Amino acid sequence: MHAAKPSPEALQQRSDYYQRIGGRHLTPLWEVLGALVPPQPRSPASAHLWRYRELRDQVMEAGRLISAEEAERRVLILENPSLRGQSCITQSLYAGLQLILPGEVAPAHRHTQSALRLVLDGEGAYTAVDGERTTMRRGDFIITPAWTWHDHGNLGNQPVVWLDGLDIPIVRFLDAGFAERSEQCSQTALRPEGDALARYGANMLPLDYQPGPAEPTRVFVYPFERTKAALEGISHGAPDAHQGFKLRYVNPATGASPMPTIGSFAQRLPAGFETRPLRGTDGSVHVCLQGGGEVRVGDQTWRFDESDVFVVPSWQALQLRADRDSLFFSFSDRPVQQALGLWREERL
Ligand code: 1HN
Repeated sequence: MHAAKPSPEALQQRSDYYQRIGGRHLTPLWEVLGALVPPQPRSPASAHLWRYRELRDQVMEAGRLISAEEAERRVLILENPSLRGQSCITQSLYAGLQLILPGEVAPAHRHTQSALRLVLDGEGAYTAVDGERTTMRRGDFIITPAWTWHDHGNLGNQPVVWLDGLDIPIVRFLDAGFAERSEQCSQTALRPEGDALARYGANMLPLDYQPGPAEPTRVFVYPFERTKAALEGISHGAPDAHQGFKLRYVNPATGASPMPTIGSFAQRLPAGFETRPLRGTDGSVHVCLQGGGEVRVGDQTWRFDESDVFVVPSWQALQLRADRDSLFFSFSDRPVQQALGLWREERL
C-alpha cells in the first residue's frame, strides 16, 4: 500500500523541519532510504578501456619530465572516468602505470596498503620485497603485502613498465593508513633471488611455518611461465561458458587469496571463443596479456589488444570474445566481499 500524497502545506512544513534539524547535524532517513539501501548495486563507477599504445606514450613523456627518485614512484593513475579526483579505478581499488628507466631506482618504503604489480613491458628491472629481489618479466604477477619493505630498480637498458594495483581506497575508507620511508634507498639483499619461491612455492613448506588464515603469502612472485603452463594444462575439454579457462592465484600455504584485500585471477580464452555475460559484486580490473578481441561491459563495447587495461564496475555484465588465443590477468576486492559474506555472482 502506498501512502497518500502529502499536501503542499505538509511538504513545506517538512522542508522547514529538515532545514531546522539540519542545523543540528540531523537528517531524515526516509528521504534517502532508497539510495542507501538499493535493491541491487548501482555503482557510480563507469566501465572504461585504456589502450596500452596511448598509455605507454603518456608514461614515457612523464619519464622525460621527472625522475623515478624525485617522484618516489613515477606513476600515472588510471582514474575511473566517473570518479575523477579520487585516485581510484573502482570504488575500492587503485590502479596505475609505473615506469622505471635504465639506471633508476624507486626508493624503499613500506605502507599498510597492499600492492600488486603486473609486468607489461621491458626487461631488466627488479622489485625487492623484505630483503629479496625478483627480476620482473612480462606477465609476472608480483605482490608487496601490507607493511613489507619494497623498492624497485632497473639494471637493464630498456624502460620497464608495469601496472600497479593497490587497495588504497579500502585503507582510506577505514582510515587505517600508515607509511614510512627507509633510510636505505635500496634494500640490502638478505636472501638470494628465488629463495621465497623455493621455500614457499614448490608444494612444500618449512617445517616450522604455520601461517594464520589471513596471512599474506611469502611467495611474492608468480612467474608468467608457470601461469601460462597452468592455463594450458587445464585447457582440455569444453571451456566454461561464462569464463573460459580461469584460475585464481592463491597463497599456496592456505589456499586463500595471496593478499587479504585483493583477489587476482588468470584467464585463457581459446581463439574464436565468446563468453556468456557474467556479473559479480566485485568491480574488477583486467589486463590482456596475450591475444585480442572484443570486450562488452553492459551496453558498451571496445576492441582490446595486448596490454590494454579495462575496468568493469560492480554488477555490470562482462562479455569477452577472443579473436586470437587470449590470456588475461585480473584483480578485484572479491576476498574482502567473501570474508564479509557480501560477494555475489550472476551468470546471465
Ligand atoms: C607504491 O608504493 C608503489 O611501490 C606504486 O611501486 C604505487 C601508489 C600509492 C601509494 C604507494 C610502488 C603507489 C604506491
